[in-house]
Amino acid sequence: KPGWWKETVVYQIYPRSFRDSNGDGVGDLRGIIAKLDYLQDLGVGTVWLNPIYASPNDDNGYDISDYRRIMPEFGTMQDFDALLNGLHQRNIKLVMDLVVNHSSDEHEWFKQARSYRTNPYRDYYHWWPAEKGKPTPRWSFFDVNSDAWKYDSLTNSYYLHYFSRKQPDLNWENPKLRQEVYKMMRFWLDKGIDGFRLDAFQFAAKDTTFPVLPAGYEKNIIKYYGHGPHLHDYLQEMNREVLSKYNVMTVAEGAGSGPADAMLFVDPARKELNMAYHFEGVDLGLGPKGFQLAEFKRLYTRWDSAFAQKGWLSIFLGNHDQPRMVSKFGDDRPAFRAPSAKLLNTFILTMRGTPYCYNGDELGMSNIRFDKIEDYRDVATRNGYQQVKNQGGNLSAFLATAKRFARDNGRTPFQWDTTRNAGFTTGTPWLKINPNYRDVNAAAQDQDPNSVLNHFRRATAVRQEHPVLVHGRYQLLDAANPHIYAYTRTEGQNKALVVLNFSSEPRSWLLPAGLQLSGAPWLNNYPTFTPAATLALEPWQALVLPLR
Ligand code: TEU
Ligand code: CA
Repeated sequence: KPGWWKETVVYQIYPRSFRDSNGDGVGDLRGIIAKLDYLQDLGVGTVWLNPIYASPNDDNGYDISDYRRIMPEFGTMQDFDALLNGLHQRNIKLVMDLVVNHSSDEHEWFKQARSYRTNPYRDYYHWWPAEKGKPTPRWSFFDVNSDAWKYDSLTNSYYLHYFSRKQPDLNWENPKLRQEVYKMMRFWLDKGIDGFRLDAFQFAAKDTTFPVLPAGYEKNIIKYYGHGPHLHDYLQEMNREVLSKYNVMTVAEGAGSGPADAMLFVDPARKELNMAYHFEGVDLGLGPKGFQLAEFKRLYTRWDSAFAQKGWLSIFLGNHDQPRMVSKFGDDRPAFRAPSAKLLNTFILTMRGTPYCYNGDELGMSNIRFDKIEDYRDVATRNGYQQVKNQGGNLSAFLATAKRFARDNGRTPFQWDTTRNAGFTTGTPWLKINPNYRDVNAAAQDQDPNSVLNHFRRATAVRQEHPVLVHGRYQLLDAANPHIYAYTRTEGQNKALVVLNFSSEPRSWLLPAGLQLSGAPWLNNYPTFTPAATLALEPWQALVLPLR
């Protein structure tokens, strides 16, 4: 069915941390296969897998050394085929990560490219010959020195890497590179996968004259580092040559600097991608003021109205690059962890746009909050720490920030049950397991009708039953209220009201004039509900109510 990607619920699996089948401490494809029934019971329609390709794992698979092979730690191509088959048998689609802003420095292309200047693969990457002097400065997200140019003595040149030095950027201006990528995409699509998530693609198109950047450029890094003049030509070419031949979904990670930029990726008339995700929502929690609900509401409302007529968004509050959503947007203290996690899942599953649910968030998994740098595995955190150390900076301030925001907070192994290592592995887990697994785990929540997990299952079912929650017009109510996020969804005669108490205190909320409740709640994260002109809301109560 064309447009199926609007109605699906995407569940993101971080394979390294999902389930280890062979005791080496690393999650793998057989581990996912063992949990297919769990996925089916979640009621999700699509699984998005973080990269599972061959990789030296400098950045956990985002540094790919062979795009057509499975990372041996994760399994074999046979395992992959079995996984794809098992998902399809359960009517679940599979979306893969497409990481083509950069490859690994151990990819054959890069090995060739760096070997001598006239090598046919040289132009697959960006080089700056040292006889031209130092390259114009470019900053790297992950490098210890923050320098995106790495000197390579073999050819007396620098190569560009926006991410780690083991992730050299590919040169999209080279049509040969583009054709190689398209061929590789066809390889996976012909196996029957159902789409791609385009990693960091906005950075793929660069101004390759590498001009000196104006002062203050850091405030708009996407514009100056990515979003090059040919970005949309590449996407239209990719669509024409590959995507248009398959009934698949595509989503861009990052979409420029605001709704107008994002629309360029997903306006159906332009024939590029289906949807994009912006980071404004998840970045909000990072500001000095922390999380402000009124701003959060304004932001989501602004994005919704920009896409009211055409285009499509994705809705998410967590992923493998973020701390846990319940720790950032909810309240992960024991008394409020479950209700606030349920509320956040209710939000994701009742907004207009395709919901992306990150594995573990259906249980309300929370930040681990490491004390020591040795506990971290993420290249971003480790190199960031090393840099502060080299500069004689404030290491305890760095660690305090990492505790709240480091990516490893969202990457700790999945908590299956109360057995050793939370049932994730019989060996030593690659990253420490959150000790709260004794209370927070799938097995216990499966048995408890009031668990976060069972609320999540009800929420996916409700979205499935009520298309108004997928397609209906969104309208914000009571915009200025600093504690309550309330909105309606309307499609023809069908109308629903969503009321979310984003606070750890009871609140009352006056139903706006003209709204008439009609029957029992579709969703409620507390056992009781009394219809009244003024609703009495428990801490973090989340209600989805049918309206007349
Ligand atoms: O993330 C891209 C990424 O890091 C952006 O979020 C970037 O930091 C942001 O746009 C800056 O404003 C993807 C993956 O999700 C991540 O795990 C990888 O580490 C990264 O690409 C490199 O492949
Ligand atoms: Ca394993």
